[in-house]
Amino acid sequence: MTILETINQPADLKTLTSNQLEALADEVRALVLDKVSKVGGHVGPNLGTVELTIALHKVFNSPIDKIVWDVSHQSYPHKILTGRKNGFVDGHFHDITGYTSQHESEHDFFTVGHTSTSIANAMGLAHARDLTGATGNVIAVIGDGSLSGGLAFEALNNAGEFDGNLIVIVNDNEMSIAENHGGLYPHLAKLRESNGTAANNIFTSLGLDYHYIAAGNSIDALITGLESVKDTTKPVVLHIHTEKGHGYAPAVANKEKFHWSAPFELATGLTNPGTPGESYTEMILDYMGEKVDSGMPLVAINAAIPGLMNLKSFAAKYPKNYKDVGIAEQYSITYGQALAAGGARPFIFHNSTFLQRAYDQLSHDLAINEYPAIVIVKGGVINGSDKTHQGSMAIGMISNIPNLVYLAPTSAEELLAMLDWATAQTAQPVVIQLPEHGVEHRSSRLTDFSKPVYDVIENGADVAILGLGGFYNLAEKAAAELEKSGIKASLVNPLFISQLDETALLELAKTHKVIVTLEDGVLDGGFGQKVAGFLGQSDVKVLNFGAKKEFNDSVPVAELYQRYHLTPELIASDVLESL
Ligand SMILES: Cc1ncc(C[n+]2csc(CCOP(=O)(O)OP(=O)(O)O)c2C)c(N)n1
Repeated sequence: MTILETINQPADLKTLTSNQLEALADEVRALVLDKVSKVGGHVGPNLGTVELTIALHKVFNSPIDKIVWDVSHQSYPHKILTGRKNGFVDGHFHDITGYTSQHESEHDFFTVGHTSTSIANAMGLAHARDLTGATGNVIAVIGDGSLSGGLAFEALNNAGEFDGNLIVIVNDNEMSIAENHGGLYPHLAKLRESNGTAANNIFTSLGLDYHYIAAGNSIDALITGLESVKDTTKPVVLHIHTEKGHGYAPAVANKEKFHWSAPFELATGLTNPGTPGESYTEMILDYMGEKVDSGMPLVAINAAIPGLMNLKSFAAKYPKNYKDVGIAEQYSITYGQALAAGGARPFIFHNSTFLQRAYDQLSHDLAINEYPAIVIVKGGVINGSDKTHQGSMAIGMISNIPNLVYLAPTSAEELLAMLDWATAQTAQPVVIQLPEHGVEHRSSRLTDFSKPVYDVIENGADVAILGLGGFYNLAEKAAAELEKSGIKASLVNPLFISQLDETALLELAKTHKVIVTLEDGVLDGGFGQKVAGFLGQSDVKVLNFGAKKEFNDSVPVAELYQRYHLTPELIASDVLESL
């Protein structure tokens, strides 16, 4: 019998000896590796926290003592030890989510997947505990990378004046997804090098107590350290030095690749290289390279996800024109638009879900000031990801901010035409939402995007389909489906997400019975509703297709497309019904 077979709840590991706990760590690590190698997932973050998780559950009494994981991408060992090991058995991999969830276990308190929230969440729990007369330790576990997010600093600053029990474990593995950036990191290095005794200490300066554990992958050392801070009556930081990917050589050797990995061969760590082909990413990288070569003071900015757009290859060639700002989405926008104010040409790259962090900066800084920064949004689509990583809210979020020219190319040629226009003008900030359904080629009839002009690609009758960005392709397929019923639909490529081409819309309304809008995102406050609102006075019917305003948790995209009628057949049948 393995040790893990005897562990169904954290209480089951309380009586294990030091040797048994070490053996348990090996079993937990093997189980994590088995699952992530088969279905993909976060590898290095989980392998690095196996010992910490075991020590936490040995020393503390979860769920009375509350462990709050930052991002919670490192919570797989915690799930294994808190009654969810079945989710790591083939056939049940998808029974559990990839992050913590209070709906999944009494040992989880929050559904999170974005970084830097744990200290604020722990502060709230700790304050509530004291107000309600409850007991127990509250423990936040935050990575060194996640400390670069402003929210983490805001929470530490508040913790500095908190008078009660709060334990902040800084899990320092010297890595974010990629390398860390910012002045905090040489500082953490000095703390590590001095075994926690360096005179300058950001945590004590903010008013928290501080302890350091060098051997962050030693269960014994961790138990000793955790016992020393257990039941503290004031906020304390326990800074531990761990190794990302610990115990699996390929993940230790290539920490960035194994932060999150698609399925891989366990023996070698090799992943399927995929089929090389055209990509919008490479086109943008080439475009930026040409601009830098021709003397443009361009800066490619990203917030700790260089892999999103393969920006490291650009950085290697143009180090002065590249900036990873750490997990600082807010800063990236304010700083980027100020670069534009100063005459530089920023290209700010964001993943839709993380850009949510920077809503005020998009509005208050970028849009109000109108400097010509360019924001490139990836992942702004209906996706099958976890609840915390839905990309489908980009359109509603960005399209309702004034002053932003928010563009949706449908092809490589349009993307390049938009970039040409955006970099040549200095009047406005521009946001470009990348289409995500493979590279398309369609010549760009527009070269000036300063005023909204729709591209009417096919002239038909009765039905006009407006396929926005990556969904233009779906519009073509829906039109082909309608043709089977004898209807030749007009096809329109709107190009503009937030501004309406009112002339084109009024003309379409005069000449068609039904206008169909297709968008790869939540309908509420989105593109189609703007069209419907504008045409409310006219006789034409407007049918909006897109996602419902709801959080989905790892629902396959195909299922979502069925639910939202985003297939050519379902669109055609809805249109036929409305005629
Ligand atoms: C707001 C936000 N921005 C970006 C990300 C993507 N992301 C996930 S984990 C991570 C790095 C976290 O580094 P660290 O806290 O050191 O944890 P580690 O993975 O090294 O254990 C990033 C940038 C995110 N989840 N949330």
